[in-house]
Amino acid sequence: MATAVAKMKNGKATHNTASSGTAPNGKPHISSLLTDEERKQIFFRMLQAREFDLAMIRAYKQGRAFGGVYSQIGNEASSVGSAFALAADDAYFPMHRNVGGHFTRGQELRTMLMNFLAREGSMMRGTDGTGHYADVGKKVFGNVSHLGSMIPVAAGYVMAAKMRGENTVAMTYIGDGGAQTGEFHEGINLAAVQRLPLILIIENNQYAYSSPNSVEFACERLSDRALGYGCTGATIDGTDVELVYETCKNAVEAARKTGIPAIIESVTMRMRGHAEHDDFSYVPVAMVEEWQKRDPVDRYTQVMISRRLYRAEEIELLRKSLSEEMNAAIDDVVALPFPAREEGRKLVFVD
Ligand SMILES: Cc1ncc(C[n+]2csc(CCOP(=O)(O)OP(=O)(O)O)c2C)c(N)n1
Ligand SMILES: [Mg+2]
Repeated sequence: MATAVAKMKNGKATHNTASSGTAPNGKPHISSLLTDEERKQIFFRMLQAREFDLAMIRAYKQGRAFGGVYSQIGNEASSVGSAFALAADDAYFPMHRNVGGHFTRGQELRTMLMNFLAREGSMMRGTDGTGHYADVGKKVFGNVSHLGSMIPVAAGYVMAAKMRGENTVAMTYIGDGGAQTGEFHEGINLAAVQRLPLILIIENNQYAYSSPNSVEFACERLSDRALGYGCTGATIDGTDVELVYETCKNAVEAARKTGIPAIIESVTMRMRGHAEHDDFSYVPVAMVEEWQKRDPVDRYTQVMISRRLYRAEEIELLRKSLSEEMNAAIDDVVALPFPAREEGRKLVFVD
């Protein structure tokens, strides 16, 4: 996979084309920064994310989840590996395909489902069907729907932290489509000029709704932009969780030290439609089949087995019990009431 990496020199970001991709033989990267116990934690979060999506898709097909069910299948390594690189005090600004990151930040399953299924008493008071919530205690600041708009907000968060004398890093995400908005430019430029430790992960999953990369941007790699902004940059295989973790961990600690932001393009594939209402018939079948071979959960399953951290049967049992837990939690939450109709008005108008 083509890779561009920008490095630090004399306190300035410089750019070169050193490789930091998965080995040419396709073998997953094994990071010297991780213990086996941490590997198991990462794997568990990836499985949680996958089973959450599968359960939500089932619920959608049963007519029990409505609105958009935006799966992140194919994005588990990118989402979990990056979030795992943050310290608990760092701030996390996820996008709509970062369920794995919510879990990695310690978000409770029931809390998530209450929000995703729009029940009374949920963090968004029943007005949301996805992850547009903020949980200040966990430092999770969910996205607003306007693509690009969270980048300046995350930059502003670290600017405030810096003014208070705190050494906080913020991590935020944008898709290949959202990376073409004006706010992408304004947000990352502000962070670079003000020396704000912001890690901006571009999750390039090949499509923005039905638009392929070819009609979105003309540069070779989205991380090539790092040079123009004065950031560090890298393009990595986003299906390789330890590569994602190590790249992000190094970027987080470098940004904490220097205040220079990073742009990391994590290359993945959106393995389903934009949301469940979209049959994604515009994606070539051969392309999906090719990416299926690099399924991030399957890849890390192989690492777990080859390092003897789990046996295949144990992984099967773990997945089964997570699936049952997800289905049971959905059953519990769908039995709860929706908010009263008047509540909606109260959140929009002030008397
Ligand atoms: C500024 C803006 N334009 C359009 C939309 C509608 N919209 C929501 S998601 C989406 C596709 C986003 O694609 P991408 O950024 O690649 O993220 P992905 O869904 O592929 O993860 C679009 C066009 C929006 N929410 N905000
Ligand atoms: Mg996309």
